[in-house]
Amino acid sequence: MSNSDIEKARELLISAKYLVILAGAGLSQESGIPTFRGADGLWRQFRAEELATPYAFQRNPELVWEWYCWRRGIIARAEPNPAHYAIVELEKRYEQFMLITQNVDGLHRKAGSKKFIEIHGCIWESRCVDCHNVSEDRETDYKKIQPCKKCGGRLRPNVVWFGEAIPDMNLRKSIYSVQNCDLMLVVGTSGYVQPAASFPFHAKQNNAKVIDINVEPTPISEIADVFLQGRAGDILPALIKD
Ligand code: BV8
Ligand code: ZN
Repeated sequence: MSNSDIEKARELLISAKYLVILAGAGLSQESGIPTFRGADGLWRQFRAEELATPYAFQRNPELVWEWYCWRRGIIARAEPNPAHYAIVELEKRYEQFMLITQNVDGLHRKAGSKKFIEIHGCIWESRCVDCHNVSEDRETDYKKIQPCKKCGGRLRPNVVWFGEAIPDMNLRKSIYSVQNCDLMLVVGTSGYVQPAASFPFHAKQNNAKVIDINVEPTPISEIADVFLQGRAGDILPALIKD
């Protein structure tokens, strides 16, 4: 990554009117939260495609809750990193702004982001499988997961599993911002999980510019106007400094 790439990205940020940020697990990696497919891959140990599904929960709810409570334990000790705070600063600079995060860790909320869509849900919420009531749930011991306070039904993590549809309002709001932005900043995603992975391609089709920040090239880097190879916690603060 050259200084001219950083300068080009800074110019795109200065001239943009409607900024959309697409965040992935790489953004939380520097907060100590394992990514899904990296060397410290969360999934290497647990093969999340087998656990983050409605079928796995139906078959073995205790195992799925054990996995989520294990992750809650790691996330509970995590703090937002400079990349999260740089995104909070960027939100203040644009009238038209949306953060679409694939991360379920809640670190954007903790950092102070206000305008965001948690497209895959939030690990700190549980939803009743019977009455669909959503409640905040900070429990990290799977043996203490309670039944629904409203109807006594079984609770599940309020996240979007593989094979489940993205909640309609979140999908609509995401697509609206992807279609109307003039700049998309993609940070720390492998571009593997759909439909989020297609957003940068749609933005490009609508003549938006795309900046991709990642420690390694991905299919998104190929179509980006600027690819900044490096850690989000180093690059994002450099992009926003006056
Ligand atoms: C759906 C919540 C349809 C749970 C997650 C085509 C079209 C539509 C669907 C599909 C399709 N093809 C396949 C599908 C099905 C599926 C899918 O995409 N499968 C994958 C395995 C191919 N998609 C779905 O099922 C989605 N639903 O499409 O519904 C539908 C319609 C109607 C009715 C029924 C169904 C729902 C997908 C949601 C899955 N849930 N999370 C949980 O967390 O437990 S996804 C999970 O992956 C996380 O949310 C994570 O954020 C997300 C994406 O991964 P990344 O964020 O990219 O993380 P990853 O580890 O992969 O990469 C990290 C990157 O960071 C790396 O590139 C690394 O280099 C970089 N990095 C590391 N450190 C740093 C860094 N970069 C910068 N700085 C650093 N320091
Ligand atoms: Zn209930």
